[in-house]
Amino acid sequence: MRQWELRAAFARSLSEMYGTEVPAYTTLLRVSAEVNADVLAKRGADAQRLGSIERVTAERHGAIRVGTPTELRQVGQIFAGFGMYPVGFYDLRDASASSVPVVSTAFRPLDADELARNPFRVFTSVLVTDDRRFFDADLQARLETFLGRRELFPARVLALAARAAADGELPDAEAVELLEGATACFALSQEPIDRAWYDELARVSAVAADIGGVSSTHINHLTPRVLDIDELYRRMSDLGITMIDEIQGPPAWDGPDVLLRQTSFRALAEPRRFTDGPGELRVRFGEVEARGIALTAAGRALYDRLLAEVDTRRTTDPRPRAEVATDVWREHLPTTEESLDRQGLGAFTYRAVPGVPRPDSPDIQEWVRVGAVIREPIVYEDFLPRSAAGIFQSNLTDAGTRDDALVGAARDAGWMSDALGREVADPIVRNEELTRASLRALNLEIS
Ligand code: OOG
Ligand code: NI
Repeated sequence: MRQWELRAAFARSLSEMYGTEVPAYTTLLRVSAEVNADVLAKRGADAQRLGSIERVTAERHGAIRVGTPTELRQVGQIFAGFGMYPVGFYDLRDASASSVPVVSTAFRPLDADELARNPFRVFTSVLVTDDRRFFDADLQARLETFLGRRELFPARVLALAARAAADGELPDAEAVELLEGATACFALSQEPIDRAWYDELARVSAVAADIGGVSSTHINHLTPRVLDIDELYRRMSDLGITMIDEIQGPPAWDGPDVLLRQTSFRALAEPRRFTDGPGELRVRFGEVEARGIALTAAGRALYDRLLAEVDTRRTTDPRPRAEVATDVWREHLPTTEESLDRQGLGAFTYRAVPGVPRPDSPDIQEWVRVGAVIREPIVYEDFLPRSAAGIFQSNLTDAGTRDDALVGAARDAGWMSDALGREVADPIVRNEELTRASLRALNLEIS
């Protein structure tokens, strides 16, 4: 099997497992497929502007959480076997008011053709055990001892993944073995949980307990992609499924979809074994997302300013966040793809139209205007820290505890790259490269 086939099979395999473990996820998949079919019927080809219906239908992201740099490096090796590489650095400690002591990256394919074949990605968080705002020295020591004793990823799975990464494919028998082995690494464990230890960590942070209070990791959600997330939210609510209060990310509005909008249903109580008898935990949920056009560095800076503007207005404007945000959007964001591009806010590539003469002007916008090239949006393939914090937060039953008077541990993309032993790519730089490559192919360079 080639790497992309392995990746597609891995996404399917995790999805099947998660469907049997979390039945509401199966409902979410069904409703997502229905919404997508309806949007396709209504909007036709336009519905596929940001990805073919085949890609969108198969598209999933998952999320996992690990405890140590070693575990992070190992999981990076497994994902590399499936052609998934770390992109983006997200610091959830500061993006969230409650206690979320992790930093994250996402593993995904890098190249456009690999993304088109199967864009499976996994949002991956690692605990920051030395951050004094959350863990005192004694708890840190006991936590690291606990984590140091467990083994999340069997040597055989790591070896098969390394081979798939090196060869770009695996013989069928090994492929099946890797798929089964890797899927099993992310299943919910039946190992009994030490209740006192779990609760001690949960007092600091439910996320810390979910990571460091148990002997394995697990997929904690899987996310299909929909073409109309507002409609999906309505239909799920009508089915009696409790959704979180808000859709995270940009608001609904009449202009182009940018970045990423996400929402989720709340974590469900699941039976779990404890050392002192049966119990239940709420850690796993379902999420859904709608993807839009990627933004340039300038566009992203504007997005961050607009989020802050919404916060400021809400101190005096009592309306729901979504309504305030829609107003802010209408005031500040251009309403067409063309103006997003002209103002340097959206990320695009350009494709030559054979037979149409090119103007003398070196201005790409002029080429687009006369039809000599076609402008194509780059889809946003990544995540948003504030949205991620919102998704985390809405699934915590309490805020945990943190002491912001103490100094946090330093973490950044460089730290993450060192821990992984591979470079964490910057999504904005990636997209700039795509844009430039398309201009080069037209014999134009960005000034
Ligand atoms: C990850 C939450 C973030 C997203 O889509 O932004 C996330 C987690 O709960 O571990 O998955
Ligand atoms: Ni997610």
